[in-house]
Formats: sequence, structure tokens, C-alpha cells
Amino acid sequence: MTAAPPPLSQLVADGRQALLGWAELADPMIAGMMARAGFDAILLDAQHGFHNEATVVAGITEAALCGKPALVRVAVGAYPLAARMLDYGAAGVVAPMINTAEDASRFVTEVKYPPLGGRSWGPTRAMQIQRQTDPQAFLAEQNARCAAIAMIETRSAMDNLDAILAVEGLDGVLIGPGDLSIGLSGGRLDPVGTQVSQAIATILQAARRNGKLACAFAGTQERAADMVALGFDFTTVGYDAKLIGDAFGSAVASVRGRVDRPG
Ligand code: 3PY
Ligand code: MG
Repeated sequence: MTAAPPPLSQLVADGRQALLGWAELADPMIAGMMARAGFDAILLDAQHGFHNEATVVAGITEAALCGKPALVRVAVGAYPLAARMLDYGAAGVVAPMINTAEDASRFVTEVKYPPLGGRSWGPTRAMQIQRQTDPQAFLAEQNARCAAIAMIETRSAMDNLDAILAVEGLDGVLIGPGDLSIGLSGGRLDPVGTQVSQAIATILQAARRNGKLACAFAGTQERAADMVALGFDFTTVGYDAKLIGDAFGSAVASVRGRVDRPG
């Protein structure tokens, strides 16, 4: 049997930096392909991506087959779903549009067991994914193991950054550069512009100050390399629909280029 997927904290121990495969497409085989390709962890996107509860269960299982942990991004305000994703065996949950410390606290309450939070007990599948057969031992390590990650992607979140990061039980932040650019500019999508780049530096410093994980969404390989160079713990490298679409496009262009070549 493959070893159990490690917790996210282990992937970034001793200053290591992890790459996060971002899966919008709901076929669980995508998660497996990403895991085999070398991504350290996989995120299944149930906000803008096409994942539902059944495909999340399958995607987490497929990643676990390769010994890789899977996170799930839930929809805006869907805090109660966080605990359900963890019951399915997710290593952590990403909550979009966290704007205040109150938002972060409500989210943490769903992710952590008492006394830190209010998560309800029922981890049949999560115990299988973690290869844990002792319920008390499982319970004892979950609050440290299951990550609550808040997306910082609005002007309000920037205004409340330190208060959000100070929430006990919040493990880290993930920057959403698309929404952040729209919010900061008052309506322009510019995820790699100067305004967002400055905000990224501010968020990274604030995460470090508060001892929390710093995660970046990067839409391209070039941008991902920049985020790794800045020191982010987790960085995405584009996302499956774009990477696959690009690969199709270059395959077609390559064949057409050979066929159409004069002489
Ligand atoms: C954003 O850029 O706003 C994101 O949420 C990344 O998916
Ligand atoms: Mg967003």
C-alpha cells in the first residue's frame, strides 16, 4: 500500500517550497496525472472549477493513491462544507473571499475540532485516507494536520490582513490575484500588474510575521517561478484546463507547422 499522504506542514518543513496542482476539471484522473507529474499537492476547485462532492471524494482518493495530499476550495461562504471535505480525507480547505477576522473565525470553527473549533465527529473516509485505525490518535492530530487556508483577494481583506492572520487556528493564506486586481483597481483584471505585485509582497510579509503559510496562485509558469523566488510556501502553476488547452494548441500548431512548411 502507498504511504498515507503527508500533511501540508510536512511538505514545507525546513524551508522546502511546494508546487500545487490546480484542478478545475472534475475527472479524478486529472488529480492523479498531476500527482504523478510531480506536483507536491493537488487542489480540487469546487468554487469556479467543476468539482462536486462525488468528484472531490474520487479526486482525493486518486491523489492519495500516489501518496499526495489534496486540498479543496469550497464556494464563497460555504464554511460548513469545509468539515465535509475533511471527512472525505482532504488535507486542508481553502475558503475564498475571506474579508474579515470574523469570516476567518467562522471558517476555522468548521475546520478544527473542539476545543479550538466546532467540527463534528465522523471521519470514516478521512481515517482510511490517513491509514489511521485508532480514532483517538486520529482526533489528537487533526487540528494540526487539517489546514484552514483563507483566500486574500479583496480590498477589505487587505485592510484587515493582520487581524485575519492573527485568528487562532487559521493556518495560512492564499492570494487570488485575479479578484485582488479587480478589487484594488476598481474594476480592471490585471493579475500580474504592479498594484497586485505590491499587495503580494505585503501579504507575504504579513504571513511570515504571523507565522502562517503563504500560498500564491500563479496563472503561468513564469509567474510561478517568480512566486517561488519570492519565497512562497505553496505556488500553483497555471491550472489544468489552461495547461491541457495549451498542450492541444501546441500539438496542432506543431503538426500544421511541419505539414505546411514550404519545400
Ligand atoms: C483569483 O485569482 O481570484 C483566484 O481566485 C484564483 O483562482
Ligand atoms: Mg478569486
